[in-house]
Amino acid sequence: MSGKLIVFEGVEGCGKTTQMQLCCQWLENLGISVIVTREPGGTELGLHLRRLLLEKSEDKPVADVTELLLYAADRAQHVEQKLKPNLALGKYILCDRYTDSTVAYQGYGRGLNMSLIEQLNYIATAGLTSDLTIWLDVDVEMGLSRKRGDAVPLDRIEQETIAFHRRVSHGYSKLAAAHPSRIVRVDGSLSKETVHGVIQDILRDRLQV
Ligand code: Z5A
Repeated sequence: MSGKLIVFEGVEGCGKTTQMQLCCQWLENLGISVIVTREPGGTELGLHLRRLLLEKSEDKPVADVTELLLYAADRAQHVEQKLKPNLALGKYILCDRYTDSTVAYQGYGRGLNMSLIEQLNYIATAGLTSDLTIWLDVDVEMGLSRKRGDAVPLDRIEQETIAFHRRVSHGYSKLAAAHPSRIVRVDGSLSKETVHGVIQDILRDRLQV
């Protein structure tokens, strides 16, 4: 495959969407063909799964293992239908969340079995890993307060406890320490423009764009 898979990760409100948009414009100005996508919800089937996963339902909570399997199903479809074909065409793919989200949220956040998560990630991706993962590191409180400032209701996972989001954040720091050649930490608390500049430098350095 000749394209590149660049993933953006982090806790709620860390600035993934903002940075992906800036990065997309920058890469396109360099003449690079870019696809922007996300998990969950990067395919038609995935949009249905996203709704099931993120809608708040007081009386019918989603069981933790069900949640894990739905994220895996979304990913399997995404990899087959969108990621692999576009990588084969040589595109740069900017993806909002991928396998590390499952380790951070379902593994560190929910406490599900890590080896089961790794197996499911492998099955869903057929071994496709990111070329580079940008981890936008912000304090959980800062991320959530940014989200609360957006006039959009918080979804099911955003409404989890602060302790849950702190475990997720800790998960990202463990992942970054374990995979230094793939995951790069960026201080997401800096201004949008500064963060974008740091990401440009990383892409030049790691992917020679
Ligand atoms: N999830 C999971 O549990 N397991 C999995 O395997 C996967 C996902 C794949 C959907 O994620 C949920 O699915 C997510 C994890 C779970 N949990 N939740 N909820 P999502 O990516 O769709 O939703 P999100 O994580 O909440 O991201 P978001 O809402 O798209 O936020 P963001 O992209 O990180 O931030 P943003 O939209 O760019 O910025 C938020 C606000 O902050 C906005 O007003 C910006 O203008 C502002 N902002 C951004 N950057 C800055 C800076 N640098 N300074 C100041 N203000 C800023």
